[in-house]
Amino acid sequence: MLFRQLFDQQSSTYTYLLAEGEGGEAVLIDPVFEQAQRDAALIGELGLRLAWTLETHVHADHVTGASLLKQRLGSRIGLGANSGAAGADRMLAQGDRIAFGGRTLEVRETPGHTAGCLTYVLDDRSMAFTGDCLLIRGCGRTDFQGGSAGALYRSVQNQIFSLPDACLLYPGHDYRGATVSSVGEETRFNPRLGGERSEADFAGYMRNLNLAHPKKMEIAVPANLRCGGFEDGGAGMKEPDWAPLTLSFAGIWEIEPYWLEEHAGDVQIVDVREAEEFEGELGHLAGARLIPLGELGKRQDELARDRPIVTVCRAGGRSAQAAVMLQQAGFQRVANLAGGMLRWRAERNMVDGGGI
Ligand SMILES: N[C@@H](CCC(=O)N[C@@H](CS)C(=O)NCC(=O)O)C(=O)O
Ligand SMILES: [Fe+2]
Repeated sequence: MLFRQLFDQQSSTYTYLLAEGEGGEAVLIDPVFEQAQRDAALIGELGLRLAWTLETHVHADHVTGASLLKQRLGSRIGLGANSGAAGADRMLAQGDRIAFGGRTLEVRETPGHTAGCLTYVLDDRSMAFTGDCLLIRGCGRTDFQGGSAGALYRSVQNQIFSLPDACLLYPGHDYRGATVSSVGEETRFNPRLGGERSEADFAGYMRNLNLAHPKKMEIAVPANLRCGGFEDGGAGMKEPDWAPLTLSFAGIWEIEPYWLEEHAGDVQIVDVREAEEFEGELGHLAGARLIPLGELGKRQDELARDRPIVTVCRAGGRSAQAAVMLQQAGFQRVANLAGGMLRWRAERNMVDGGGI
């Protein structure tokens, strides 16, 4: 099975990608709105087909990417029947199974952090995705959205600690950088719920957490009650419209040689190789301006801000770095020539200079 753990730095949220089978049928657990392009890029690069996005709960701290991904990739949305949310394709309850590529995720209701929280358990019980019910050496707060310390305690003991000790636990967040735990580890070392802690001990602990409300709560909860969709149905992912670009998982917008060949006159072509490469055997694109990568920082002013920029190098690596630098410097329309001069020439496009 293919498995990836993805992270959103702003909300410290983990998103999980699972895929199996010849068609690469995939499931994404807890996608984040701002990361939908990243997720779509990875799914595209790995040749997967996104069948489902699954929510562990109605999040209070970030907006889900479920609706954006549905719009873009045709995935279906699953979330808890007790979540109070609308707009899902399937409302999930205890014992339901989500199938993908011959594998299944079993749904366990684990209320407490919110009333509609779910934990997803992989068919062979080797992994469970606990959302914010059980965190690594911690747990989700229980002070809003129908939260209940008693319910959370029972959810963890009955639905999660009953799994095999070796079962790996993947939480919805971690605020310290821990990535994975196991049932055996949490039953022994979770300071709130492990060892001999009773329900009363736990409730006392949770009453005294005194956490500030999540900063995005006023935006996130209403949006997530619509699965991250917009009231006007519109918006969608903000994609550059000046050329048919593709976003790589590395976060770089790339342009295909065929498009540049036809539209070279409409853009500024910046070649970031060294002078001897520019004049060397690969040649260079007609009209390209040579600014070696090491000089780009101090020579940005040579570039116009009102025309798109395409960065070029030998194989597409240095020019990707250049594209990122220019974006960070405030240039709005920047793309990297995919594959650089090597691919440009392999596809038999015209060059100035260069050998055979
Ligand atoms: N400072 C964060 C707070 C995040 C927060 O409250 N997270 C919830 C999960 S949605 C939680 O249960 N946190 C547990 C904790 O911080 O101990 C924000 O503003 O978003
Ligand atoms: Fe949460």
